[in-house]
Order: sequence, then C-alpha cells, then structure tokens
Amino acid sequence: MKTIQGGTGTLTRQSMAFVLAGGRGSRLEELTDRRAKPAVYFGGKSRIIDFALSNAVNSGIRRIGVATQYKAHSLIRHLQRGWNFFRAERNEMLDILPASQRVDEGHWYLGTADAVTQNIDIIESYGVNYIVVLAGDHVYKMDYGVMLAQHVDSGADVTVGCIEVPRMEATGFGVMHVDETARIIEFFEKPADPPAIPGNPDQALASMGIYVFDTGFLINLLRKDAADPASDHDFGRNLIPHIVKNGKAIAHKFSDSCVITGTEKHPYWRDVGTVDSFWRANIDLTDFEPELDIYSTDWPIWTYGEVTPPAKFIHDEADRRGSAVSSMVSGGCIISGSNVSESLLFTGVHCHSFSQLEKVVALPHCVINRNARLSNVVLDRGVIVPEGLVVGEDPEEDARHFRVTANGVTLVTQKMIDALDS
Ligand code: ADQ
Ligand code: ADP
Repeated sequence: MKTIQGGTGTLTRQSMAFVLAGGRGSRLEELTDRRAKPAVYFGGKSRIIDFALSNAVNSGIRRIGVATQYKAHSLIRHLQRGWNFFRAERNEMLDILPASQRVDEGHWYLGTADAVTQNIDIIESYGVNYIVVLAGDHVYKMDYGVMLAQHVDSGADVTVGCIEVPRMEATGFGVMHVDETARIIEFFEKPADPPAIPGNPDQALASMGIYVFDTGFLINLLRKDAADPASDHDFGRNLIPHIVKNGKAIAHKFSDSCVITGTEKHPYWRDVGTVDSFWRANIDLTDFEPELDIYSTDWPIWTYGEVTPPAKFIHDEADRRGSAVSSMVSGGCIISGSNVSESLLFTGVHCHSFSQLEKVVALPHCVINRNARLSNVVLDRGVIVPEGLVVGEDPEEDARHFRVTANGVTLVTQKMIDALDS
C-alpha cells in the first residue's frame, strides 16, 4: 500500500480530468437535435456539463480536457464563454478537444476510449500522474479527491465510480459484482437482465461511467486497444471488462465521495437522459426542500451567466397580477399579468397577460403569449408560444403536434409550433 502524503489535494493537483462530452443522448429527443446532451440546459442557468466541470474544479483538479463530437457548437460556445478562467501560469488549463481527425485522417472518435487515444499527445503534455475520466452528462456533486485516494490506496489498475440503482433501470448501465474488498469480479455492459446486488434483489450496482487510472497504465492500455481490430474502443464495452478479467478493477462507492450541501439529505445523482427525467429533475428543484440544492455556496456549480436585468413581476394595465409561486424565475424574465406555478423559467422568458403555466420548464428566451395555458410542458429554447395555445390538457390532441412522453410530459419546439400553421 502506498502512503498518500499531503491529503487528497495533492492527488488532485497531480491529476487531470478527461471529460467525455461527445455523445448525443438520443432519448432527449428534440432537445438534443441541435446540441449534445452535456450542453443541454439544467436548473435555470446551467448546462449539464457544468456539474462534472464544477466537481473537478471544486475537487482541486485544474487541468481538464473536454472531448466533443456530436453537435458540439453550443457546447464549445458555452465552454469558451463560461470556462475561460484557467491560467497556464498557474499550471491550469481547459482544452476543448473536438474530434478533429488528429491521429488518423480517416475517422472521428470511434468510441469513448478512442476519444482519449486520439489525444494521448495532449495528455502526455499535461505531465499528470492520474487521469479521471468523466462523463459530461450527469447531474451530481462529488469530490473526485476521495476516489483518487482510494485508487492510490488500493493499488488498482482502474477504479470505477458506482452507484446503486433499481435493478430494472440498470439495463442502460455497466453493472458489476464486487467482492468484500470492493474488487470488481464481474462486469456486464448494458445487460438485458441486470444481476442484483447479493442480498438486495431489487438493486444493482451500476457504473457511473467515471474511471480513475494511473496515466502510464491507461496510455499503454489504449495503445493496445487501438491496435485491436475486434475492439469497439469503448470503456464500458472493452477496456473495463478487459481489466476486470486480467487486472485489478476496484469499485468506488458514490456515497463515499458525494457532496451533500444545504437542503440535501441524501446523495443526489441523476442521468437526466430522457424528456421525462429532464422535466422531473428540473421541476423538483422548485420543491420546498429540493433534493438537489443549487443555492448552497459550499460546492458551487459554476456556469456561463448571461448578464441580464432582474426578473420582473407586474400587474398589467387591467390590474391582472403577474405572479410566480413555488417556482424559480431567472434573470431577464418578465411575468406580466400571468400566473406561474411549480415551474422553472430559464433566462429571459416572457409570460404575457392571461397566460397560465403549471409545472413548466421553459428554456431561455421563450415567449408565452396571451391566454396560453401550459401544464407539464418542456419548452425548448426560444419557443414562441402563440396566443391561446393550450398544451397539457388533451394528450391525444397534443400528441398530434408535439412530443408527449409516456408520463404525460409534452415537449414543444419551435419547429413543432411552426408546423401548426401549415
Ligand atoms: P453509455 O451510457 O452508453 O455508457 P456512452 O454513450 O459511452 O455512455 O457515453 C459516455 C460519455 O461519453 C457521455 O458523456 C457521452 O457524451 C460521451 N461520448 C460518447 N461517445 C463519445 C465519443 N465518440 N467521443 C467523445 N465522447 C463521447 C457508459 C458506460 C456504462 C456506464 C454509463 C453511465 O459504458 O458502463 O454505466 O456510461 O452513464
Ligand atoms: P402583456 O401582453 O402581458 O400585456 P406586454 O408585452 O404588453 O405584456 O408588456 C407588459 C409590461 O411588461 C410593459 O408595460 C412593461 O412594464 C414590461 N416590459 C415589456 N417588455 C419590457 C422590456 N423589454 N423591459 C422592461 N419591461 C418590459
């Protein structure tokens, strides 16, 4: 066993975060038509990737690479605007690593491992001892220093972040079995029938898609993987199962490193990968005591903040009250003579007189015109809701024009609104 000198801060200073942010997240439907899942808005001001990046910075990791691929424009613009405070003089950097065919002109990133392989030269230039590979598409607060400490202590080849999930929801994850020393003895990538945790038939131990490696070990492994024509060059499908079989893979429990602040009582981790879960997680933030507290300053979630005037609530000329209750209303919003409840309005949303919003997630710069009535709705960025439109009261009618989920949430985009006239 190695002794860790100087606490986890020393380890995070010797580490880089490699953030995988290239995936589409196709179950978010039209919300990812124009942006990758990590760039999807969350919580009124942030984007999903802000959580992984803030965790890295709050943990003390100041060298970060972000691999982008699918519809990267919105994500790259966000990183350039909001995550531009790294100073090379302080040995800090955030490199945006688009799939730019740097290694082999013939292909983009083939899989998640290939996204790292194609940037080995950049990783080597960082001169770090450890690499923390992160997915850019989950909402959670975690101190990666604790996971790094476990990795060094256990002498693992790879340490895999894991979380207990209901067994039936585990089909979309890597699922593992561990022994009493936390060593992973079996790993199944996206099993059709996920194995349960022994003694706990309803739960499975799922990979969070977060891995810690010693830099030299990972680079060697990636080079071997790149030369293997049978490999998909994917962490979950190829590299992790290979190490489980031939090396030492250790599971790190999220509950050991999660950060709980403010109103939070339990570890919070969400894969907001579907329209339903996206809507639910955003609406949940309006709870009296939300499970995720984004107001606490103990573990700040940094983002690009558009400079806006304050939110404004007004009685209109006929003395109709503009109000919002149990809601979050971002800067630049104007609520004029309309009623908003249990909703989350992102920056610059305008609600006009006689409109009613209940359980609505409105992304930035939406306009809700007069007499519109919306409930259980997600409005994509910049949607202009026409006067008198009613959504959320007649699922069959809604489904003819919009996307209605199994749980009765309706996603509305501008394209769908434009098609109403034709
Ligand atoms: P998946 O959910 O399939 O499984 P994957 O599609 O591999 O996740 O995406 C992981 C991360 O990599 C995401 O942040 C995505 O944006 C990014 N990504 C995907 N393809 C990429 C590419 N070509 N270039 C750059 N980035 C890319 C993985 C693991 C499972 C684990 C889940 C946890 O394989 O074992 O349980 O994540 O969500
Ligand atoms: P409604 O259709 O609900 O009557 P309006 O668009 O006519 O809403 O605006 C009503 C009020 O909203 C205005 O009188 C003004 O106070 C406020 N308002 C509208 N646009 C702006 C703006 N750009 N800046 C500040 N206040 C605004």
